[in-house]
Amino acid sequence: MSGFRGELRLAALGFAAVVVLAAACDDDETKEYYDTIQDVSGDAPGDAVGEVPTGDVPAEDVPVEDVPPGDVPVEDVPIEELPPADAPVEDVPVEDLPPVDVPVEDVPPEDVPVEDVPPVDVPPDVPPATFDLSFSGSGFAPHNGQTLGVAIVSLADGSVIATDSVTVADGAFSFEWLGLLDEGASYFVDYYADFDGSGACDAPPTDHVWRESIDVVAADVDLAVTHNTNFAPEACDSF
Ligand SMILES: [Ca+2]
Repeated sequence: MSGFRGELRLAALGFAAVVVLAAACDDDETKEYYDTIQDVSGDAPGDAVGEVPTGDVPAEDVPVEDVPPGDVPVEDVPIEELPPADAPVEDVPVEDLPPVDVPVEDVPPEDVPVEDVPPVDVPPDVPPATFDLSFSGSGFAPHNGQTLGVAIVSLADGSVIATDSVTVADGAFSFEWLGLLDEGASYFVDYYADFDGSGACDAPPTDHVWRESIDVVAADVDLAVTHNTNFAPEACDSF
């Protein structure tokens, strides 16, 4: 409000000065200038100076520097300020680059310090358990003085893992092997009485030939047999 009053005061002073000049100079040029000033004020000659019309000032008369700033639409940004579409990557500011989605599976795992890796329980290299085999016979009086041969056969591969022989005495014989049998394994015990004294295993009735089985071994085995006539000719294959 005070600014407007100031303008009125200046206008009044200006008008007074014109009136004074007009009174002092009565030539035509001064009169024409006086009329021009009156037209600009919007007043008819003789009107009160203070009645300067008010109202909306046309937009085109507002100085550009007085236009309030505001959000400038994107389409109004001068093209020369935008990087060209084919600009080299190194010329595009980093903040203007779109984020790149990296698949989770492609992210390398972080290095885990060795001291943080939990130890893995490794079972000790324990050899399989072995067991003893005792093999004995009774009632073999018919073979007293004859050689009795024995062969231990692994059923895993048919191999003979031990052989031995004794002379039957008092109708009995016995063998013993320490740690011969593996835990969980199975075996044949093939044996014969060299009835003909050839020094070799001959199929019955030349020799008496037998076969016993040892199932899955889980402990020491004590195999005791009694003389019988359930011969097993195939047992000679083990000698
Ligand atoms: Ca024989």
